[in-house]
Amino acid sequence: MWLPCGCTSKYVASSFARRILASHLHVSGRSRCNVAAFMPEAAGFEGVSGRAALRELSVSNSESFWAAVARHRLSWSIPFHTVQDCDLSRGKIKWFEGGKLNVSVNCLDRHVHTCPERVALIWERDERGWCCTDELLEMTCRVGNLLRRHGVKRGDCVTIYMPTCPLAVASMLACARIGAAHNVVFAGFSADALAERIRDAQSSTVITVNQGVRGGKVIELKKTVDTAVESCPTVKQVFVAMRTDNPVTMTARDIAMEEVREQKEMLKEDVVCEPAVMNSEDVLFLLYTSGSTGKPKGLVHTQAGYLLYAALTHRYVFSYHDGDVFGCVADIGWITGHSYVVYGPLANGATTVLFESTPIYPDPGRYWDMVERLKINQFYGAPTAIRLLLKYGDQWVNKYDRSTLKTLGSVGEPINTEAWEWYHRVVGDGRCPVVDTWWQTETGGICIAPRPSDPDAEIVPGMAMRPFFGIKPVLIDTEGELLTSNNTSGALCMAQPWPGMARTIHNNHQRFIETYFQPYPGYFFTGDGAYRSEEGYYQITGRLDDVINVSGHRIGTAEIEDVVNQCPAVAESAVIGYTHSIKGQGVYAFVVLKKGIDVKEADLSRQLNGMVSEKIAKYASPDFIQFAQRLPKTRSGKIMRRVLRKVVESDLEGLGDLSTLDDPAAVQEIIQGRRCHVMAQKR
Ligand code: 6R9
Repeated sequence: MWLPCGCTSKYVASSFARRILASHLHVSGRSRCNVAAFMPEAAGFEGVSGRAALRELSVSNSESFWAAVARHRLSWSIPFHTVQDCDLSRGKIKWFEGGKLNVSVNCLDRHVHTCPERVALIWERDERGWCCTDELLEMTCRVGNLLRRHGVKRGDCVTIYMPTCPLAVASMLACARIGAAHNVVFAGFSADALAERIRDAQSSTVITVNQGVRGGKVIELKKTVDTAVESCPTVKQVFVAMRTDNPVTMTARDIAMEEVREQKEMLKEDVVCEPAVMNSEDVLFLLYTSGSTGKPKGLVHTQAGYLLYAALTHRYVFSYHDGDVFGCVADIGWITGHSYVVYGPLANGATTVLFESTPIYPDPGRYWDMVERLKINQFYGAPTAIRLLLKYGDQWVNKYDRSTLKTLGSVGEPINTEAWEWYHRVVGDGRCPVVDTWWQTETGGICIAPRPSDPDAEIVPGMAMRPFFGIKPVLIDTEGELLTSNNTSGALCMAQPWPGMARTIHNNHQRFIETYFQPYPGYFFTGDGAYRSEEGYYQITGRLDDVINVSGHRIGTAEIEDVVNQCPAVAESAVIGYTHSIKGQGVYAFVVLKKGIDVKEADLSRQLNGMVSEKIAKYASPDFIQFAQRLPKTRSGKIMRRVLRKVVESDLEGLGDLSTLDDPAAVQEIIQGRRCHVMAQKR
């Protein structure tokens, strides 16, 4: 082994440079060659003869593994001196300290030099048809210079509220180039939700577009920003790009971004933008996600570790090879868009597809038409879309040539067996491995997925199955005991840090510790439950907290309740998730009105739905609202959501122990109300 085995905490990387080279020269033996062909770094690991052994080493000697991979796959201006300095019990996570690099250089410049002919981005616009961007570096530099000229400095946080388009990617990379952090807010979020995220991130700069276009509909993004910034005193400037030709009202705060292109004489100079030299642990971005309280968490990811992890998982989980066209259809507003539309593929020099539309616009053949036209090799999407398309029938898939496809991916929520099999059999013609990838905003990249494994290793439908390199999942029971046997279920935790994990919650490290590291001291708690099969494969069983997953989007039930409770007629509410055939989970709200309120339930339902859409986003709006006299509660006043869930799922046998309830009659009322509700729906 070229790194000392006994070195468990810190080492000086630069002193190993020559030894890496030497060890490459001594590689011999067939299986060594195979594993080295699979992962060149593996040539340096003594005794690693196959993929299983390589995985084993990545966990048992994770420092050596990550050091080798980081040296090999990232371009550093100064090499790191310490591989990792982590203490999970304190929520302390640091990787590659001492190292300096620039993420945009790693994603753009180095590939422009090595494979200048390769297209970085293909933009599949909402309007069918696409546009290629082979000037991503130039665009990034121009935006970087523009931001710098307007006073954006290293360490500032820029909020990006844009649809999935090249300028949005260039804006993210421009922030990375000049050392600012970005905070991308999904362009489906309302003005209130956007404002809350801008304020929490303390952004003084926002980048947006005049209007968005999705599914043929125009969305007034600039107007939403205008409303949002009214309650954001920190915002000094809003850059506005033109996605459509329609002019929008500009205020003194607004700066038309297209000027970047029109000022021709600036063009020459501005295509060069000096990259900031960043420390490995400087902030790369914040991304807000829902937790079990009403307040979203701004998870913080840093430079080197995040980029490395996104790149490595992109390369190995999807079996990406040079020259492939990678099609991840996620919006850039989610972590999947960050890691597998932008950073992972670009760090690997891939051609990445930006998908701006919806799976059924203008018809349910949209994805596969795109696969045919763009010759996509890896397709990565969400189960909710697969379930939706399955219902439209095979003809929409069969119409198009999908012979370029090599790997199919699924992310965001569990994929049921029927959807998995359809994806595999119909979309992939039974010849492409389907990788069900489990991960989170917090994990930065994929942690559990069927691949990489030996090419012919089995893949079980609907199971994420195998931990990635360097990932050590464990299951823990309610008493906090480690479950060591197979065929068992428990809280899914990670026993070891990895470079891609989030470093903190912006402005709230205490919440970071309490949420992820205190529930099971010494471990990172994912918030999910999992089952480990007889064979040792992992299957995710769902959230253990009050977070639900609607069409693959996380939303805290408390966030929705907060909004519903703001209605003057409402005394209290309880929101739960229930099984929904397309969305995975739907939103079901129980609402108790204040005494003496006399309104039509249908009117109030409409009002509440409108409020949730307006304050959070459309996807969070309840599918059902059931009005009730009271909610079942424990004697200490906690709403018994478990009971409500059982009622909604019509599992009255499974109501369980009701003896802790304050007044068991409340349950009967809820059951009765649910029956009336179902009957009303049928009518
Ligand atoms: C990447 C992403 C994370 C939560 C996660 C879990 C659920 C994601 C899944 C899955 C079952 C999968 N989840 N992938 N559940 N199987 N393959 O979705 O991040 O938005 O933070 O959501 O999504 O519950 O905890 P994020």
